[in-house]
Amino acid sequence: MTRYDVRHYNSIGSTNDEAVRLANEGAPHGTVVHADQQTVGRGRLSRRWQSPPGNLYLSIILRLDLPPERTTEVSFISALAVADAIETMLPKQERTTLKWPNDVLVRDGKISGILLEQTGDALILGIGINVLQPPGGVSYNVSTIVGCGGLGTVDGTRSALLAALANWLDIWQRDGFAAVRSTWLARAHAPGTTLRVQIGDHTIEGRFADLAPDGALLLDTAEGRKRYVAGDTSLSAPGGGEVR
Ligand code: BT5
Repeated sequence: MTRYDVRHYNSIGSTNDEAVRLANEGAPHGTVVHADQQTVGRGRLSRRWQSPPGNLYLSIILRLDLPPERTTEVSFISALAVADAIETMLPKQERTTLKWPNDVLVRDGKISGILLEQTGDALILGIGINVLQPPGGVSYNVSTIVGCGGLGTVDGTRSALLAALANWLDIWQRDGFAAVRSTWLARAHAPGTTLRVQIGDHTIEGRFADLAPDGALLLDTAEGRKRYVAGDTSLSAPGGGEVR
Protein backbone atom coordinates (compact mmCIF):
# COMPACT_ATOMS: atom_id res chain seq x y z
CA MET A 1 0.00 0.00 0.00
CA THR A 2 1.41 3.37 -1.03
CA ARG A 3 2.04 5.79 1.85
CA TYR A 4 1.97 9.46 0.95
CA ASP A 5 3.94 12.41 2.24
CA VAL A 6 2.08 15.52 1.04
CA ARG A 7 3.95 18.82 0.72
CA HIS A 8 1.61 21.73 0.25
CA TYR A 9 2.43 25.02 -1.50
CA ASN A 10 0.19 28.07 -1.93
CA SER A 11 1.55 28.90 -5.37
CA ILE A 12 4.21 27.29 -7.50
CA GLY A 13 5.45 27.33 -11.11
CA SER A 14 4.65 23.69 -11.86
CA THR A 15 4.17 20.90 -9.33
CA ASN A 16 5.85 18.54 -11.80
CA ASP A 17 9.01 20.67 -11.83
CA GLU A 18 9.14 20.71 -8.03
CA ALA A 19 8.53 16.95 -7.89
CA VAL A 20 11.37 16.38 -10.39
CA ARG A 21 13.65 18.48 -8.19
CA LEU A 22 12.67 16.53 -5.06
CA ALA A 23 13.02 13.17 -6.84
CA ASN A 24 16.51 14.11 -8.00
CA GLU A 25 17.34 14.83 -4.33
CA GLY A 26 16.17 11.30 -3.47
CA ALA A 27 12.60 11.93 -2.22
CA PRO A 28 10.86 8.56 -1.75
CA HIS A 29 7.95 6.84 -3.49
CA GLY A 30 4.71 8.50 -2.44
CA THR A 31 6.04 12.04 -2.06
CA VAL A 32 3.29 14.43 -3.21
CA VAL A 33 3.67 18.06 -4.27
CA HIS A 34 0.30 19.85 -4.00
CA ALA A 35 -0.22 23.52 -4.91
CA ASP A 36 -3.31 25.74 -4.72
CA GLN A 37 -2.35 27.32 -8.03
CA GLN A 38 0.39 27.09 -10.67
CA THR A 39 1.85 29.99 -12.61
CA VAL A 40 3.28 27.83 -15.42
CA GLY A 41 1.31 24.58 -15.25
CA ARG A 42 2.36 22.28 -18.08
CA GLY A 43 0.47 19.95 -20.37
CA ARG A 44 2.03 17.56 -22.86
CA LEU A 45 4.05 18.75 -25.87
CA SER A 46 4.78 22.17 -24.26
CA ARG A 47 1.10 23.03 -23.94
CA ARG A 48 -0.12 25.04 -20.96
CA TRP A 49 -2.35 23.79 -18.18
CA GLN A 50 -4.48 26.61 -16.83
CA SER A 51 -4.21 26.48 -13.07
CA PRO A 52 -6.37 29.07 -11.28
CA PRO A 53 -7.09 28.65 -7.55
CA GLY A 54 -10.06 26.38 -6.81
CA ASN A 55 -8.82 23.22 -8.53
CA LEU A 56 -6.47 20.37 -7.67
CA TYR A 57 -2.87 20.42 -8.93
CA LEU A 58 -0.48 17.78 -7.68
CA SER A 59 2.45 15.60 -8.67
CA ILE A 60 3.33 12.27 -7.15
CA ILE A 61 6.77 10.66 -7.13
CA LEU A 62 6.49 6.97 -8.03
CA ARG A 63 9.39 4.57 -7.69
CA LEU A 64 8.03 1.38 -9.25
CA ASP A 65 11.14 -0.32 -10.58
CA LEU A 66 9.58 -0.81 -14.03
CA PRO A 67 11.31 -1.51 -17.35
CA PRO A 68 10.85 1.53 -19.65
CA GLU A 69 8.52 -0.30 -22.05
CA ARG A 70 6.00 -0.78 -19.22
CA THR A 71 5.84 2.89 -18.20
CA THR A 72 2.77 3.37 -20.36
CA GLU A 73 0.84 1.05 -18.02
CA VAL A 74 1.03 3.76 -15.37
CA SER A 75 -0.88 6.14 -17.67
CA PHE A 76 -3.88 3.83 -17.64
CA ILE A 77 -3.67 3.22 -13.88
CA SER A 78 -3.64 6.99 -13.38
CA ALA A 79 -6.63 7.57 -15.63
CA LEU A 80 -8.65 4.94 -13.76
CA ALA A 81 -7.68 6.44 -10.41
CA VAL A 82 -8.66 9.94 -11.57
CA ALA A 83 -11.98 8.65 -12.95
CA ASP A 84 -12.79 6.78 -9.73
CA ALA A 85 -11.95 9.82 -7.61
CA ILE A 86 -14.08 12.13 -9.74
CA GLU A 87 -17.01 9.71 -9.73
CA THR A 88 -17.02 9.58 -5.92
CA MET A 89 -17.63 13.36 -5.98
CA LEU A 90 -20.27 13.43 -8.75
CA PRO A 91 -24.00 12.67 -8.61
CA LYS A 92 -24.70 9.05 -9.56
CA GLN A 93 -26.06 9.86 -13.03
CA GLU A 94 -22.83 11.62 -14.10
CA ARG A 95 -20.16 9.27 -15.43
CA THR A 96 -16.63 9.79 -16.65
CA THR A 97 -15.39 8.70 -20.09
CA LEU A 98 -11.77 7.79 -20.69
CA LYS A 99 -9.89 8.80 -23.82
CA TRP A 100 -6.65 7.15 -24.92
CA PRO A 101 -4.13 7.34 -23.43
CA ASN A 102 -5.12 9.10 -20.21
CA ASP A 103 -7.72 11.83 -20.58
CA VAL A 104 -10.80 11.87 -18.39
CA LEU A 105 -13.96 13.57 -19.68
CA VAL A 106 -17.33 14.38 -18.10
CA ARG A 107 -20.21 15.67 -20.26
CA ASP A 108 -17.76 15.67 -23.21
CA GLY A 109 -15.58 18.22 -21.43
CA LYS A 110 -12.04 17.78 -20.20
CA ILE A 111 -12.16 17.68 -16.39
CA SER A 112 -8.63 16.43 -15.78
CA GLY A 113 -5.20 16.25 -17.35
CA ILE A 114 -2.42 13.79 -16.60
CA LEU A 115 1.26 14.37 -17.35
CA LEU A 116 3.63 11.45 -16.77
CA GLU A 117 7.34 12.22 -16.86
CA GLN A 118 10.50 10.38 -15.93
CA THR A 119 13.55 11.56 -14.05
CA GLY A 120 16.29 9.03 -13.30
CA ASP A 121 14.46 5.94 -12.05
CA ALA A 122 11.45 7.89 -10.73
CA LEU A 123 8.19 8.59 -12.52
CA ILE A 124 6.52 11.93 -11.88
CA LEU A 125 2.76 11.68 -12.13
CA GLY A 126 1.25 15.15 -12.51
CA ILE A 127 -2.52 15.46 -12.26
CA GLY A 128 -4.83 18.44 -12.58
CA ILE A 129 -8.54 18.10 -11.74
CA ASN A 130 -11.02 20.92 -12.27
CA VAL A 131 -13.01 21.08 -9.05
CA LEU A 132 -14.57 24.55 -8.79
CA GLN A 133 -13.01 26.85 -11.31
CA PRO A 134 -13.36 26.38 -15.08
CA PRO A 135 -10.37 27.91 -16.89
CA GLY A 136 -11.46 31.22 -18.45
CA GLY A 137 -11.60 32.28 -22.10
CA VAL A 138 -11.12 28.85 -23.65
CA SER A 139 -12.53 27.58 -26.92
CA TYR A 140 -12.66 23.91 -25.97
CA ASN A 141 -15.07 21.97 -23.76
CA VAL A 142 -14.11 21.83 -20.08
CA SER A 143 -15.97 20.51 -17.06
CA THR A 144 -15.61 20.95 -13.32
CA ILE A 145 -16.82 18.67 -10.53
CA VAL A 146 -19.03 21.36 -9.01
CA GLY A 147 -20.30 22.47 -12.45
CA CYS A 148 -21.50 18.89 -13.04
CA GLY A 149 -23.51 18.95 -9.81
CA GLY A 150 -20.82 17.45 -7.58
CA LEU A 151 -20.05 18.41 -4.01
CA GLY A 152 -16.30 18.45 -4.37
CA THR A 153 -13.73 20.38 -2.39
CA VAL A 154 -10.09 20.49 -3.41
CA ASP A 155 -8.93 18.63 -0.29
CA GLY A 156 -11.72 16.07 -0.62
CA THR A 157 -10.74 15.48 -4.25
CA ARG A 158 -7.10 15.08 -3.26
CA SER A 159 -7.97 12.45 -0.62
CA ALA A 160 -10.21 10.56 -3.03
CA LEU A 161 -7.52 10.64 -5.72
CA LEU A 162 -4.67 9.43 -3.51
CA ALA A 163 -6.85 6.59 -2.16
CA ALA A 164 -7.96 5.57 -5.67
CA LEU A 165 -4.38 5.62 -6.94
CA ALA A 166 -3.17 3.42 -4.07
CA ASN A 167 -6.03 1.03 -4.83
CA TRP A 168 -5.20 0.77 -8.56
CA LEU A 169 -1.48 0.37 -7.88
CA ASP A 170 -2.37 -2.53 -5.57
CA ILE A 171 -4.64 -4.16 -8.17
CA TRP A 172 -1.96 -3.78 -10.86
CA GLN A 173 0.82 -5.15 -8.66
CA ARG A 174 -1.34 -8.11 -7.66
CA ASP A 175 -3.16 -8.94 -10.93
CA GLY A 176 -0.99 -7.33 -13.62
CA PHE A 177 -1.88 -5.00 -16.47
CA ALA A 178 -4.66 -7.25 -17.84
CA ALA A 179 -6.99 -6.17 -15.00
CA VAL A 180 -6.25 -2.50 -15.66
CA ARG A 181 -6.70 -2.91 -19.42
CA SER A 182 -10.11 -4.59 -19.20
CA THR A 183 -11.50 -1.97 -16.79
CA TRP A 184 -10.11 0.86 -18.91
CA LEU A 185 -11.73 -0.64 -22.05
CA ALA A 186 -15.09 -0.91 -20.30
CA ARG A 187 -14.99 2.79 -19.42
CA ALA A 188 -13.40 4.24 -22.58
CA HIS A 189 -14.83 5.41 -25.89
CA ALA A 190 -16.63 2.64 -27.77
CA PRO A 191 -14.92 0.68 -30.57
CA GLY A 192 -15.49 2.56 -33.83
CA THR A 193 -15.16 6.01 -32.25
CA THR A 194 -13.18 8.37 -34.49
CA LEU A 195 -9.81 9.33 -33.02
CA ARG A 196 -7.05 11.50 -34.36
CA VAL A 197 -3.49 10.72 -33.48
CA GLN A 198 -0.92 13.44 -33.72
CA ILE A 199 2.68 12.36 -34.11
CA GLY A 200 4.84 15.46 -34.40
CA ASP A 201 3.28 17.53 -37.20
CA HIS A 202 1.47 14.56 -38.63
CA THR A 203 -2.22 13.75 -37.89
CA ILE A 204 -3.72 10.35 -38.60
CA GLU A 205 -7.45 9.73 -38.33
CA GLY A 206 -9.04 6.37 -37.75
CA ARG A 207 -11.53 4.37 -35.77
CA PHE A 208 -10.73 3.01 -32.34
CA ALA A 209 -10.31 -0.77 -32.66
CA ASP A 210 -8.82 -1.95 -29.38
CA LEU A 211 -6.15 -1.54 -26.77
CA ALA A 212 -3.30 -4.02 -27.28
CA PRO A 213 -2.23 -6.15 -24.28
CA ASP A 214 0.71 -3.75 -23.75
CA GLY A 215 -1.46 -0.60 -23.83
CA ALA A 216 -0.78 0.40 -27.46
CA LEU A 217 -3.64 1.96 -29.37
CA LEU A 218 -4.98 -0.09 -32.30
CA LEU A 219 -6.57 2.19 -34.85
CA ASP A 220 -8.33 1.25 -38.12
CA THR A 221 -7.22 3.79 -40.71
CA ALA A 222 -7.62 4.13 -44.48
CA GLU A 223 -4.29 2.29 -44.72
CA GLY A 224 -5.37 -0.57 -42.50
CA ARG A 225 -4.87 -1.29 -38.83
CA LYS A 226 -2.12 0.77 -37.16
CA ARG A 227 -0.56 0.55 -33.76
CA TYR A 228 0.51 3.58 -31.69
CA VAL A 229 2.43 3.55 -28.46
CA ALA A 230 2.77 7.27 -27.98
CA GLY A 231 1.25 10.38 -29.38
CA ASP A 232 -1.71 12.47 -28.83
CA THR A 233 -5.30 11.68 -29.74
CA SER A 234 -8.35 13.80 -30.01
CA LEU A 235 -11.84 12.46 -29.94
CA SER A 236 -14.31 13.71 -32.52
CA ALA A 237 -17.21 14.83 -30.39
CA PRO A 238 -20.91 14.68 -31.36
CA GLY A 239 -21.81 17.69 -33.50
CA GLY A 240 -18.40 17.93 -35.07
CA GLY A 241 -16.77 19.68 -32.14
CA GLU A 242 -13.51 18.48 -30.81
CA VAL A 243 -12.38 17.79 -27.31
CA ARG A 244 -8.77 18.41 -26.49
C1 BT5 B 1 -2.63 17.40 -20.19
O1 BT5 B 1 -1.92 17.91 -21.23
O2 BT5 B 1 -3.80 17.14 -20.21
C2 BT5 B 1 -1.80 17.22 -18.94
C3 BT5 B 1 -2.05 18.32 -17.93
C4 BT5 B 1 -1.36 18.02 -16.63
C5 BT5 B 1 -1.56 19.12 -15.63
C6 BT5 B 1 -0.97 18.76 -14.29
S1 BT5 B 1 -1.44 19.91 -13.06
C7 BT5 B 1 -0.28 19.27 -11.97
C8 BT5 B 1 0.96 18.92 -12.78
N1 BT5 B 1 1.88 20.05 -12.87
C9 BT5 B 1 1.98 20.50 -14.14
O3 BT5 B 1 2.68 21.46 -14.51
N2 BT5 B 1 1.21 19.75 -14.96
C10 BT5 B 1 0.55 18.68 -14.23
P1 BT5 B 1 -2.47 18.00 -22.70
O4 BT5 B 1 -3.10 16.71 -23.12
O5 BT5 B 1 -1.34 18.53 -23.49
O6 BT5 B 1 -3.63 19.05 -22.62
C11 BT5 B 1 -3.38 20.42 -22.56
C12 BT5 B 1 -4.59 21.11 -23.18
O7 BT5 B 1 -5.70 21.01 -22.26
C13 BT5 B 1 -4.38 22.59 -23.40
O8 BT5 B 1 -3.80 22.85 -24.65
C14 BT5 B 1 -5.80 23.11 -23.33
O9 BT5 B 1 -6.46 22.92 -24.56
C15 BT5 B 1 -6.46 22.20 -22.31
N3 BT5 B 1 -6.46 22.76 -20.95
C16 BT5 B 1 -5.58 23.61 -20.37
N4 BT5 B 1 -5.91 23.86 -19.09
C17 BT5 B 1 -7.05 23.16 -18.86
C18 BT5 B 1 -7.88 22.97 -17.72
N5 BT5 B 1 -7.63 23.54 -16.53
N6 BT5 B 1 -8.96 22.18 -17.87
C19 BT5 B 1 -9.25 21.56 -19.02
N7 BT5 B 1 -8.49 21.68 -20.14
C20 BT5 B 1 -7.40 22.46 -20.04
